Amino acid sequence: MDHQCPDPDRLRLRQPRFQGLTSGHRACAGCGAAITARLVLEATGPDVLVANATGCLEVFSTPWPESAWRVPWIHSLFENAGSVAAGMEAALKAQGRDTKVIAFGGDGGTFDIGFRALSGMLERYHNVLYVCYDNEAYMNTGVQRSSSTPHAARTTTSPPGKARMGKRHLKKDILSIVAAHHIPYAATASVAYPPDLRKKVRRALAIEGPTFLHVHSPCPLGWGHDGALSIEIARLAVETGMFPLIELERGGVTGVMPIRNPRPVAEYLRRQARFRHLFQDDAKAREELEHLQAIADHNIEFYGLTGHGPDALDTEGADTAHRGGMRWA
Ligand SMILES: Cc1ncc(C[n+]2csc(CCOP(=O)(O)OP(=O)(O)O)c2C)c(N)n1
Ligand code: SF4
Repeated sequence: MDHQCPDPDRLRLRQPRFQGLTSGHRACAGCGAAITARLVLEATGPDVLVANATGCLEVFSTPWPESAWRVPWIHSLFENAGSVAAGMEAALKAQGRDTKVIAFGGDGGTFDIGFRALSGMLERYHNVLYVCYDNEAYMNTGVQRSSSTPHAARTTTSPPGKARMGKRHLKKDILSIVAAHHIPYAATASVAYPPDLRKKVRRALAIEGPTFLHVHSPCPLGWGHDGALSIEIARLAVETGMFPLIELERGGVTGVMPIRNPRPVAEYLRRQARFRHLFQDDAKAREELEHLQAIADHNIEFYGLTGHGPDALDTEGADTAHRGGMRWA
């Protein structure tokens, strides 16, 4: 019999993955934040310490005296996960240990109130992977808008009405701001593409220095969709160009997930109640829909998302296509 030597990479991928965030926590069904934390820890394995900013992830995973975490875990304040993670890393370094520190923060804790702490951590070059699970609002306190909330989305503090169609301002481009700190690696990822997300975590862990992962994480409660649709919706965000999957090394784009046949933005928006007002028969609603389509078109053009490599639609969880930069194992 022809006996071929098995590919060690394939064998490794068939091993049961480390479940660092166990079941039994109290997240809503279909919560993207929970999926993000689980996928990140599947890639890190058990030898990590976690700092977790106040927010849904912290609240649903650690109702006293229980915890769903199977790694050492510290609850920071809403505003200082970056500082706490930096301190943990400095303490480990002083002990001569190279265990990696991971910080988790929501978009409110990252883009807004925790940004100062994050910026300091990046600039001082701490050996920390910071993961922002982006559910695009302050969910834990009742769906208030953040600087990550997309333009025209409904939140409790950006209700659509006569004067405006939901949030007036644009979603902050956090990745560019993070990249401006000259850190070695920053990337976007999505819960809809687990192999890509895990690979990006492994890349970040292999680097000595600050790294940043921005993960699009649907929230059924705040976005107004059935929890069973979370992955489909996250996938549409990528396929429409609303949430491009890219990698940056020292500020330069080195990888993108191509989308050969971009889908219309309306397909992504119409599945979520937070954009329902954009589908009424109204000139202002049509104008805002066009505006959102223009944002997606800009992303596609700016990052050159069409025309390179396999289409994310055809390749379940396609990896980003590299355009130079470091050579990855
Ligand atoms: C200084 C401070 N201000 C406000 C709060 C109340 N608070 C706790 S969690 C939260 C929202 C967190 O939003 P985000 O970081 O996006 O995480 P999510 O809840 O969406 O997971 C707020 C406003 C707080 N804990 N500390
Ligand atoms: S409110 Fe949203 S982010 Fe919070 S647990 Fe529910 S689905 Fe997750």
